[in-house]
Amino acid sequence: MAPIDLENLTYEAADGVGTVTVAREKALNALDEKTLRELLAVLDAVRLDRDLRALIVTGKGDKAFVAGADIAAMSTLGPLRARRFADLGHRVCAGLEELELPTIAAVNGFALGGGLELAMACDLVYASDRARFGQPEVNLGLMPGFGGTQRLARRVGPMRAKEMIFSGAMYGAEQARAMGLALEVVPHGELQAFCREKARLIASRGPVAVARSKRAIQVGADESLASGCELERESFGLLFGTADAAEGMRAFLEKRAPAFKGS
Ligand code: DAK
Repeated sequence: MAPIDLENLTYEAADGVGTVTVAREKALNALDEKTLRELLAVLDAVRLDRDLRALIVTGKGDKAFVAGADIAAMSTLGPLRARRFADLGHRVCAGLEELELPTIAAVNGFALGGGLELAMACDLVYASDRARFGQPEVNLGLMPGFGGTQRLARRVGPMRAKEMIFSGAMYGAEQARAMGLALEVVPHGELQAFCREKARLIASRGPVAVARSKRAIQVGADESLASGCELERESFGLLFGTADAAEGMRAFLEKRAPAFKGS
């Protein structure tokens, strides 16, 4: 991947796994406009990188994943600029969902407001035992602005989403796991290695098959069962035209590990 100029993020890739880290530690990795634009640039580059198989999203330091949209920056916005700011956040979240490769949120601390919205746009969420989750926008007289009302209600159900959003309360990692916001809770110091391990495992599988599965689950969630199943059938058939499916089945029959190429 060609180097991109980044100030508020770091990006690195190894063994087919990219890691983007929001790095504004002094503001608990809060998302301002520049950070959102840098995230969009990273997503563009990731989309074009044929060697990547999974992307991890995390926050710098021990305290925060992302503590929300940047309140200081937001406090100066009028309605039109606020609308454009919300558009940017929506584009980042939709961009993560639309990536073909799977994404993992490594929630290493506060995931609040826009931070929780960012995590929910990832395919898999793993939390450190120090993570705290919430949509505290109402404490500021605001409401979720990057898709939180929709994604949270789909993740945890409308009633729990209403409780979280109306109260602005924070929830611990175990509570978040119990309500389906995180898949597993991991000791804080082990989180990044744990997520890299999950990402490497996924990276070793057939990339086109993983991508088509992601698309079928994603699109199917907003469709009827019948049209979701139709999409699955189409994708299943399509895989039989790929070199990877031929290689995967041949490798099984020859009792060896497959060498997938993503084609
Ligand atoms: N923005 C900017 N700075 C933040 C921040 C944030 N979201 N969160 C923390 N910081 C800064 C603090 O101001 C402080 O800076 P200094 O005073 O050191 O300069 C530094 O990070 C450390 O924070 P604390 O000193 O407060 O640390 P504590 O451990 O005491 O508390 C905390 C941690 C996470 C509980 C607390 O910082 C906190 O409550 N932070 C705010 C969390 C929050 O409310 N997040 C939601 C933000 S609102 C929309 C678009 C988007 C949105 C809404 C609408 N439209 C355009 C319609 C999204 C909104 C949000 O995400």
